[in-house]
Amino acid sequence: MKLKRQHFLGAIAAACIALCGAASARDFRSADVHAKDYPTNMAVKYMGEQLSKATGGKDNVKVFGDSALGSEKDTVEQVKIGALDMVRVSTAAFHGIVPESMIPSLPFIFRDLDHFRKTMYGPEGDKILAAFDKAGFVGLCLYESGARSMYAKKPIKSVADMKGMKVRVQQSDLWVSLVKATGASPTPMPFAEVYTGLKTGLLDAAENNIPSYDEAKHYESAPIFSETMHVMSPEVLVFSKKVWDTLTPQEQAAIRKAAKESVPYYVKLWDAKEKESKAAVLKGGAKIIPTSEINHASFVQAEKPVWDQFANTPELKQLVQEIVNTK
Ligand code: GTR
Repeated sequence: MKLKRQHFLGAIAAACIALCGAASARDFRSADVHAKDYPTNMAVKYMGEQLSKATGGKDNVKVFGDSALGSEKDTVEQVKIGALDMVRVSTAAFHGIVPESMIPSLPFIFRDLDHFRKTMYGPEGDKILAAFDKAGFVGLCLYESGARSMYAKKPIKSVADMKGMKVRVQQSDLWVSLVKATGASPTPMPFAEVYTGLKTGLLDAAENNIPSYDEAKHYESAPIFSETMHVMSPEVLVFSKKVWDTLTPQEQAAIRKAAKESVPYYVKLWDAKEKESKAAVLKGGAKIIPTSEINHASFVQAEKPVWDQFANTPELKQLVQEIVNTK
């Protein structure tokens, strides 16, 4: 009889542990504008798996891609108020909120990919991530995103070819100035609207990296991709400070660690994706004007005022110098 009772109590305890465990397990929701199989989404999913392992299944991540939760601007606002736990966006979405996030979008600031990696996965990247804190966000990690280039119905080989064109830009003052400086007319809009903008002729041109050009099928209406490579801004993964402050220090450390672990995983995927997308757009009828045929000096010259306009405090100037001085 006594044994039966013990069994009974044991079963209740086990059920309780299972139930309590289930009740406290949670999925952090993370938004992205890209499709499920895009490297950013795969990396955040991987980050979630690492986090789940580290917390014994207590904390997990669920990714919502395809702009399902809104544009980058909308989702950043949701993260700010704690309605959304995480977001992966281009650093451009934070230009108006975290001034340091503008620095890697300064045109031609990076000499090449190696220079980008040394700084953005190094001390300068850490400084940028730390700056999210005072704006009420937790910057977890940066991911590279290749180089952004112009695409239209015609080749863009020198800054003179930009004159009078209606060019889609991300929703950031820096991006507006960057395109204005070329003599073109900038139209800020969310990523999800660019396809229609190009199709209907509202836009003459847009600019992005090859994987986004491919994924969003922008090459259908803007088939000439000119490798201007004007900006190499990173992607950023951000956690809501409102939610963060409700977590234990152990959970916070596990989230930071899992995010860092997702970076090398991402880099491998990104590398493969760039190659795959280049082949896909060529197959889809796009023509690529190689970087060797672009008059980069004309763009560099035109973009000089943008550096002064946005790197406009001693701290931001110092960050620029650190990046530029990194060999
Ligand atoms: C992509 C980036 C997105 C988004 C998009 C855009 O390269 O991955 O986060 O910023 O560009 O141009 O809106």
